Amino acid sequence: MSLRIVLLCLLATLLAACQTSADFQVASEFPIYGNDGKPDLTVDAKRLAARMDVVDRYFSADECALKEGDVGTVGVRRLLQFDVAILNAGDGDLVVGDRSDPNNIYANLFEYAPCHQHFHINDFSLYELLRASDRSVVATSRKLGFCFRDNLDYMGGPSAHYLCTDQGISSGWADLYARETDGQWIDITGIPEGDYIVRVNINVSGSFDEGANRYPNTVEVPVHVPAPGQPLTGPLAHTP
Ligand SMILES: [Ca+2]
Repeated sequence: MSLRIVLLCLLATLLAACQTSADFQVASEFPIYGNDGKPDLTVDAKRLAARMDVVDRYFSADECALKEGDVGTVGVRRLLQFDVAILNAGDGDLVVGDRSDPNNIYANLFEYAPCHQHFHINDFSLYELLRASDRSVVATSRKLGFCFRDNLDYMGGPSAHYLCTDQGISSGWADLYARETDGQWIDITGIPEGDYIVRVNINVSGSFDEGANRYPNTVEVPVHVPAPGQPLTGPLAHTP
């Protein structure tokens, strides 16, 4: 193989990698704008769609997911699970801080999660499954608590290195909740086969000021739910 062909192959590989990354993120659709130094949060709908699958998972009585109400009963549940990446595309950081700080204005929103042994911000997000034909809600998650941190660089800017102990999301960064995380699902056990919509809502309690809030706090993606009891195959199938 000539050097030229090797270089062309290398270039093609790099372009393919770049395209995959671009297809996976919405960063170019939500440029950072002047928002009086405030955050503007939104959900990456491309990642939500690309990282959605269905699993059958057994839950025992001592699991955090059961104790925290992410599933209702012991036993096998069918879960529609997905990634939620919360992008901050305002020109200011989301600053939530440390619960132990006596001046923290969000102190009353923190709740200790004993299973996870750290503090969450209460009632930040809600996931819903809507029937596509009439948009009626057929299943919901509980309201989920989040621990805000910088773990995905969307815009190539600096990070203030927020963590669970000093929470926030830097401008241009995202906080990722991968589908493997407890609660990153809607329990679809017994839901009839058909076309549905997954709706993800963030900042549902309006606890955080997003200024002009140009970018949506609710995103929707379509999904086809397989028949209950049907073995899982195809693009949504996944073995946990
Ligand atoms: Ca927003």
